[in-house]
Parts: sequence; C-alpha cells; structure tokens
Amino acid sequence: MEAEFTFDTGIGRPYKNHQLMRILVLNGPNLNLLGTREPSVYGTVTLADIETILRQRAAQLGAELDFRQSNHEGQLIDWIHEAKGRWDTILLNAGAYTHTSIAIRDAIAAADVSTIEVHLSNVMAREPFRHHSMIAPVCRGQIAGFGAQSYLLALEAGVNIKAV
Ligand code: CA2
Repeated sequence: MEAEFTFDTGIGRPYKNHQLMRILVLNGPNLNLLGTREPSVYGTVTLADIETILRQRAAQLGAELDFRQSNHEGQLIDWIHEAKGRWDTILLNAGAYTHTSIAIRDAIAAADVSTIEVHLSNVMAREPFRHHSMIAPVCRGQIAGFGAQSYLLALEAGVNIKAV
C-alpha cells in the first residue's frame, strides 16, 4: 500500500497523489562559495542553508528532494540525463553556464524533465553578458532575483505545475 499525500496547491485545489513528487535541485559552478564571498551580490546564506530550507519545505509539501552542486559542466549534464524518468522536476541554477552552455541546454531538451531555471540575483539588472540565458528556451520557466527565496518559489512552482 503506497502512502497518500494531500497538500494545498495554493490555488484553491487540493492535490492528492499516491507517490512522492520528486524534485532534483542542481547547482552549478562556484555556488559552493555562497555565503563566503561577494555578500553584496549573493547575500550571506550558504548553499547548505538553502538545502536545509528547501528540505523543510519539500517535506511539508510531500515532495522528495535531492540537492547537488558541481563545478563541472559534464557532471551537471550527467545528472540531467539521469533525471529522465526518475525525477518529476529539476530546479537548475546553472551558474555562469546559464549564459554559455549549449551542452546543458541540449541535455535539458533531451532529458525531457520539466526544468525550472533559478537564479539568486536579478540577472537582468546585472552585466549585459548575464542577460542572455542559453537554457531559458528549453526550461519551463525562470525565477531570478529573490536570493534564497528564488529556490523556494521554484520549489512551489515545480510542485504546483505538476499538481494541477
Ligand atoms: O544569480 C545567480 O544565481 C547566478 O546563477 C549566480 C552565478 C552567475 O554566474 C549567474 O550569472 C547568476 C554565479 C555563482 C557564483 O556564486 C558565487 C558566490 C559567492 C562568491 C562568488 C561566486
């Protein structure tokens, strides 16, 4: 007998499922430095703090969550490939690869897993080279500019778009 979870989607319709929603959070290069440098841009919250906050919220929402970080493009691509059929949604902060990586874009398209692009900073208010996202066209949507809250908003969106 599988466990059954019901939660409030926030849009007036409760969601009931028989399986945990599976959310994979991937973080790209240099995000392991969060909270240690450039606090004026990225704040003082560490990546471990973000993981803790997300795990708490995921538990409330009845979602299973895995949280990973790599500085290597190939590792991120391998994780995206492996997500196919295993995870319902990817929350992806690809860091600077967002703006450069056709390979990550191709991996997202190939994996066919709903992917939400996440950024701590408001990339559109920063240097012009951050205004273009290579991955945005193959993502379900984009959340940027809310610091650690961007991840929480993406988690809510990821759970809710699957639920309705
Ligand atoms: O705002 C975001 O989340 C970014 O994805 C962060 C990337 C940046 O290249 C993107 O344009 C926007 C950079 C992550 C590096 O994070 C650091 C944290 C502390 C100290 C140095 C870098």
